[in-house]
Amino acid sequence: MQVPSLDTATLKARLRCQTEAAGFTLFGVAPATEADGFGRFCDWLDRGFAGEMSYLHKYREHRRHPRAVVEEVKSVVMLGMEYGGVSGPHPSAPARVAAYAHGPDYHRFIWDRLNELSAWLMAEAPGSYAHGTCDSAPLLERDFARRAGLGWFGKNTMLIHKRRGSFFFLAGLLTSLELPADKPHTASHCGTCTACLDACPTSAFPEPGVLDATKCISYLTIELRGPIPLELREPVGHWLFGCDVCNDVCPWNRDRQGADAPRSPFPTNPDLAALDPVELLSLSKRDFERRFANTSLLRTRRTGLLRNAAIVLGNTADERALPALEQATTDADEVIAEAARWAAGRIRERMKRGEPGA
Ligand code: B12
Ligand code: SF4
Ligand code: SF4
Repeated sequence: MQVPSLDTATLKARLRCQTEAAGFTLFGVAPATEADGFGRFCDWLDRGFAGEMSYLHKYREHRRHPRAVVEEVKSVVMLGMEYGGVSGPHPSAPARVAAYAHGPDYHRFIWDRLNELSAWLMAEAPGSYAHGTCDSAPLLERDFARRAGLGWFGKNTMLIHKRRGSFFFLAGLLTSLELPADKPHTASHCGTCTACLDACPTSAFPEPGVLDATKCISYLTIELRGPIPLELREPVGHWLFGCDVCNDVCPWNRDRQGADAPRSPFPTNPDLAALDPVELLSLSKRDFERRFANTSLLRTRRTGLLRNAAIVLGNTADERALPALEQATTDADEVIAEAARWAAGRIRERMKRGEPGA
């Protein structure tokens, strides 16, 4: 919608200041037309790469156009909020949690800010409508972020910004206002680099820029509800929740420290970066829910996190984990009990052969 006598260029500049004050270091506006990557998204679903993430199939058609989210939408304001990243725990930590999960659940954190921004925008342009989303609506966020000029699709499928790298969350503000659009990001800056493709522990990229989520450690440790396929357990290595390998190795993330370090209000909780998998195995459902309330780790439920803890321990040869694993083999939850049996068996085999763990 066009509010009479509204200077949209000035409004856009003022909105940008508001978003910066709210902690979003990346900002761009895309016109609300059909998503450029919708066809790619459908191919990806048809190749079975979404695994058990049934919501992606269910709302497939909704992702074609942002009007499925907000009927009167004219512009999609795309925002990026940075989080820790390569400064996270050392790769040799006994159990690793992806950097994005070292703080509170980012959805809630960002939604609160989006609600304030939407309210601000609607007050500035009475009669207009705005709605914020961060994973909460069927919007191809990376697609609109590229179109809003925020960065390019890396070979690891991440949206990468030349100065800010890829350790940032994306969020969208869908508005009925026609704000001046930014230039889409058309170039790719990956060049001949293949570091992410080579480093992926589970070889989850069937081709550059396409991810088979069913092999991705992030999917296996967070989204998958049942047992992790046997052949993928060893490659999971020390990852207890999520995975950062294809981001960590990306040269565009390397130089983010120092002067250009992330400027983010997203808080981090060092306890979440240094979880002890042995201790996790003794958590009851209630302990689990209390300990991880308001964090991203709650998503796995007790089943997923304890399953992952057992697998991480199975990938070490630490015999000190055996008593906790043996106890977990009697867990009433068969997914946990089975993972514990697998892990205890592996530790014993390794001990017999005198081999070190992963
Ligand atoms: C499902 C999902 C996952 C799945 C699948 C990931 C994937 N690569 O598809 C799993 C569980 C594996 C996952 C993992 C992670 N995720 Co995730 N995930 C999502 C979610 C909810 C949907 C993504 C989706 O639709 N995937 C399907 C594929 C086909 O779409 P796509 O990757 O977005 O690719 C599009 C474009 O790249 C485009 N495209 C690519 N190349 C080209 C070329 C041309 C010519 C064109 C036209 C288009 C095009 O086409 C695709 C369709 O539009 C989004 C949030 C959202 N609503 O978008 C977050 C999101 C993508 N995830 C995010 C994050 C942070 C992660 C992890 C880093 C978390 C972690 N540390 O464990 C990992 C990274 C793994 C990786 N390399 O992608 C961020 C990414 C931010 C960024 N800078 O890119 C998002 C945006 C969430 C957020 N709001 O911040 N995730
Ligand atoms: S997040 Fe990890 S497992 Fe998933 S594609 Fe990247 S490197 Fe591979
Ligand atoms: S690691 Fe290399 S190929 Fe992969 S996304 Fe980064 S620059 Fe592109």
